[in-house]
Amino acid sequence: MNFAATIAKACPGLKLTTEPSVLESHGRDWSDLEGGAPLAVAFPNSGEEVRQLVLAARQTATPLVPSGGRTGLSGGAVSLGGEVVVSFERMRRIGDYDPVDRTVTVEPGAITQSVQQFALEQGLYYPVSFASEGSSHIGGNIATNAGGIRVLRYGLTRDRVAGVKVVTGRGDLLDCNRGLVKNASGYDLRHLFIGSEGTLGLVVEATLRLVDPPPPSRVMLLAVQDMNSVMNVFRRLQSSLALSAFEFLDDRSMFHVRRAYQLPGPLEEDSPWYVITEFDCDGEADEQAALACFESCLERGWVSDGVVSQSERQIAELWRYREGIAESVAPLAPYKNDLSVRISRVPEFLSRLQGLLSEHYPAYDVLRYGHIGDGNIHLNILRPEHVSRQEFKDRCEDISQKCYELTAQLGGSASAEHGIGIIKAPWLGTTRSEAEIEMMRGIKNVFDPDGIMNPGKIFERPG
Ligand code: 2HG
Ligand code: ZN
Repeated sequence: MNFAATIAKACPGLKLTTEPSVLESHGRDWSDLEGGAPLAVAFPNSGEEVRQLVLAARQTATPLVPSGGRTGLSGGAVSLGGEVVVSFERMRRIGDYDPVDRTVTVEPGAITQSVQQFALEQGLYYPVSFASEGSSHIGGNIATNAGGIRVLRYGLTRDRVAGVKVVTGRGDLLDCNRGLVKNASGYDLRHLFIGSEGTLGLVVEATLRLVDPPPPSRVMLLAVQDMNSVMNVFRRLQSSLALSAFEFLDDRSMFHVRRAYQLPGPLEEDSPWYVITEFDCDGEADEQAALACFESCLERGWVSDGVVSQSERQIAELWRYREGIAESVAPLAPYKNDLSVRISRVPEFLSRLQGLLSEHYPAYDVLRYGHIGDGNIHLNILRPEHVSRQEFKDRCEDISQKCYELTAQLGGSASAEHGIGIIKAPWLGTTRSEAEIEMMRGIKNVFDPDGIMNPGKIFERPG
């Protein structure tokens, strides 16, 4: 029996489609990677239906690709051809809020922004936040350990997951950690699934820990003269203000975001670098502290100008310069790197990266921006019109190799928050050792002995 017949027998109510437009839309993600058409797209409505899907996939040797909001940038949700895509669009429930535990239990298809909204309605806060939060799913956030702009204060998705139910590639349902704060009973399997990009199992429910809402805040946008000054400003601000975000962007990022959204310049003059930072500001003492920081950065020559938000509306306007960057260049299909090093190594990393970029990319339009306060730098390289797609890709891959070697020398990671997916799989070994990769493969084999869970992701396919 083939997959469709097997699942129809095991689970007659399950929605499965082979409609070409759905195969097309659900076989890709925001990475624009060309994969291959999936066999079908399944829309389970419960954990039990997901389990039946995995069992049918095992029985018929059919690979599965989990699919959330498809906002990933590394091809983790792209079909390579012939898989069944498992979409969580019908598993969106947000329920079981517990005010004592301060947790909410959600299905994997819950949209990140809806969870944030739900938390606010309870007088609490779900702090994982990033530009695609209006489309991305919690299941996908867990699969990639999503980060974003508030990692500096609240950590990553991993730090919010108090429990997770998963169906493994063997078809077992595991209920990991059950919302416990303390649990010293052996291996914490929950953390293996977080960041595993659907290669071990499928998340069917998650219990998320909420936090107190932050106090009122302000956003400051600063014009900074060079990369070293960016880090000096970070140190100075961090010592006096309660920062909840510290981001940077270069002049090319500012150019593209302004052009795409017809935004006015935020300051009188353009600058090579900009910092956008958000800090708690609950009264005059905090305002004075922020002003003093700004003035001391000015005096030291790290900053040449700046603006502080005066209203909620201005907070949103200032964030637009940072949050709009990726989308502003999306139509140009940039080549992307998502690198990280320890925060203390950021200055050295940035200056050596700068050397590499000027040596190898002098003719390319390169956007540098990211979550500098947590050591995460994004590079978006744009293809000049006269360079063919293939030549551009080859050249970017050559230079990527050098960027990864540098990242490895400084003990960093080839993917900070976007995941390895298909796109970064050839470089997994640049920042993970052979012994680590062997262990990872061993773990995969335990949870997914038939290799049906999102094959070709994280680990390159042989051949
Ligand atoms: C961001 O920080 C996102 O804006 C996207 O992680 C970064 O597209 C990118 O390179
Ligand atoms: Zn990012």
